Amino acid sequence: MPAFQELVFSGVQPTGNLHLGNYLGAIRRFVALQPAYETCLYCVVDLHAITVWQDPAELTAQIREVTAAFLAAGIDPARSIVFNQSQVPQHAELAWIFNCVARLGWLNRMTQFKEKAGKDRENASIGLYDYPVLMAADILAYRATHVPVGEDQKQHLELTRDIAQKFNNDFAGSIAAHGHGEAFFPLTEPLIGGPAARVMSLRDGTKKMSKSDPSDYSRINLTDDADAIAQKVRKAKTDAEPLPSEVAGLAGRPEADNLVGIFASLRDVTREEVLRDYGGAQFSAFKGALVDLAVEALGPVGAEMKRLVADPGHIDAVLADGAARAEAIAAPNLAAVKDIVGFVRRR
Ligand code: AQP
Repeated sequence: MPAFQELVFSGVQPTGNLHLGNYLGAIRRFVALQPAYETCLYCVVDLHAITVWQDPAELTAQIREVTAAFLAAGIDPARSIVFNQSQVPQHAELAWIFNCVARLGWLNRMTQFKEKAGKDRENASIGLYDYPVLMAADILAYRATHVPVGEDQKQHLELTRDIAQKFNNDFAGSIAAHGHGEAFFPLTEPLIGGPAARVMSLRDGTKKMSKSDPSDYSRINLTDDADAIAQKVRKAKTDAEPLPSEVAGLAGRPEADNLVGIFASLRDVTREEVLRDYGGAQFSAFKGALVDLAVEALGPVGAEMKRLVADPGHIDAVLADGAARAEAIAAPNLAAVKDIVGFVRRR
């Protein structure tokens, strides 16, 4: 595999209720990657959002709210490229080409579709089924080498690699003939990790914290105020035992494990370090400290989001600037893909 220029891409859906899982598993890590990589693209993936029904007016507001969350969390739009997916046509265009590369059997294995479609599979949109192919196109339109995501996206990243590999193999002759060497697409590395790679519901430690959970008590929203955060943490499900003093003692205790993981991530330490301080403590004391940490981390983000969404003109200008810069990278890549596939292009 030839060396590709390092480039980070990731996205968040504008589907409401941005929560602590999105923040710790994704957005906060986007911020941390900015100094390490010259090019980072952070995308509000609105084409993904409409794979399930979205009220049009709410969708517009949500696109601006996710953009505000990116900026409020510390993504610098002058340094990183912040944009919404539907403004850059190459995502959808490449997705079609990838639809003809990906195999039905690969998509049939995607667990997220099974979970989201549930029993009413016949009534799910084709877009929901095809979601992982569009995600591969999002990433590979930029030939991104690194993608920071939560653990729930691991399988989709594997599919992205499979599509890249199959494209590189199927078109190997044409890739070389057009001067792109041995491979056109990188095999993208997922960046998954840390104690909050999978933040779980506060009501059920076996279920992922999720935007669509009907219970607002299952998640801490980025826009929750200090009182709401305190109430949700205090009501979070736990068991009757005190905290263990070693990580092994968290086995079989999903709710305890989740709260310790959240605490560790907010404080930027390991679970071991948290238990060194709180091993043997009752949940009441631990939850008090967790509230303080969560309010300290999220309070300024929520306040800044509120300030930013009050000025939609500024947000729209950030998105327009980001889209132009994103397209400047994606357009030549798509042109090359069209040549490789054998299409005749307007020149
Ligand atoms: N619980 C989580 N823990 C850690 N990371 C998470 N992410 C989502 N939930 C958790 C990560 O956040 C990024 C953006 O996710 P998304 O909004 O694009 O899609 P999602 O994973 O479908 O979000 P939700 O909250 O789970 O929504 P619903 O309820 O619609 O399914 C991704 O990097 C994701 O891994």
